[in-house]
Amino acid sequence: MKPELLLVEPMMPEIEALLDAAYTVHRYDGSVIPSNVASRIRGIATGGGTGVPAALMRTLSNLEVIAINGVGTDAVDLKEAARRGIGVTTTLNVLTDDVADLAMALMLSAMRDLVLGDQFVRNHQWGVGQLPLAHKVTGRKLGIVGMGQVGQAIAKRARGFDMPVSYYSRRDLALPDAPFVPDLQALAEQSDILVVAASGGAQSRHLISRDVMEALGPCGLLVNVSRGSVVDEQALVELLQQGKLGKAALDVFESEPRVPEALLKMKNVVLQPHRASATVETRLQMGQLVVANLGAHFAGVPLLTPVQSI
Ligand code: 8YV
Repeated sequence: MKPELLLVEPMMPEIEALLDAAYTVHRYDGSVIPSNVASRIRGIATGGGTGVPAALMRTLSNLEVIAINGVGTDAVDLKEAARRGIGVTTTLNVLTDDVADLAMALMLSAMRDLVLGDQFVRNHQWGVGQLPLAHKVTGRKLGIVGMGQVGQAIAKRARGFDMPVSYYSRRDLALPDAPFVPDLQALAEQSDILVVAASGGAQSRHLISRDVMEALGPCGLLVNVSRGSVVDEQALVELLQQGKLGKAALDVFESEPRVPEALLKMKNVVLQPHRASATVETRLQMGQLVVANLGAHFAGVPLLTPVQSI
């Protein structure tokens, strides 16, 4: 008999086909799972942002493994998983380049007003009206918050734009070409662009505070490709409205898919629907790793990319 699996967030059709071939897959729609089904579910596949709601995890009494189709673990209760002996895996290493690419795209898009330029052309304004000049990217001082794999991949790309890079992280990584700045506000103050690449979770909640954004200032750009929770979103909106923060380019939000109404109307903001890893190539690789991790678990061999238990 095939093991039973709960698919909490849809995946690519080719990946779902692989899951369907190996498991009896229940697709979660948010409603209560009948107890006779819940007790048969041994594995979960879910997204990084979606994770596993605590109440859902409680109902799955025989859960053995959670395979996250992403790198964020903030939406899964890792302590509870460890307590229950539930294995947790991520798609470590696979999506780093895509997230860094999107950070650069957001940076370029916001500084060079790409969205406004696109709308200008589409609205037949070219030759009629005037677009204000945009701002130069090359040579801008970049501050990176969170210097893990994604942060370092962003730094690598930024060097191609002659951007001096400094960073704030949990610890000094003694990198040869990027100074560590132990004071986040000081980093914001000295940066033209601040990119958030830190992990989400309680430890980083509202790390990008009102003070940090004020320090970035009226000419500064805030880019977020990590988790919405890392930024105090209400303060962000207010500072943008007041002109105390120059621009924002955001892939993630505090209560996805809800985006503050005020942001939708701002021209100095670029918005994306949590899409940093959403390329065909990467999602395929991520999905294959999810399938491989689940396969390893049910074959009784070590997980490929387990989350270290806490
Ligand atoms: C994905 C993510 O969008 O890696 C993560 O933690 O949030 C993103 O890469 C997500 O996992 C797919 O739902």
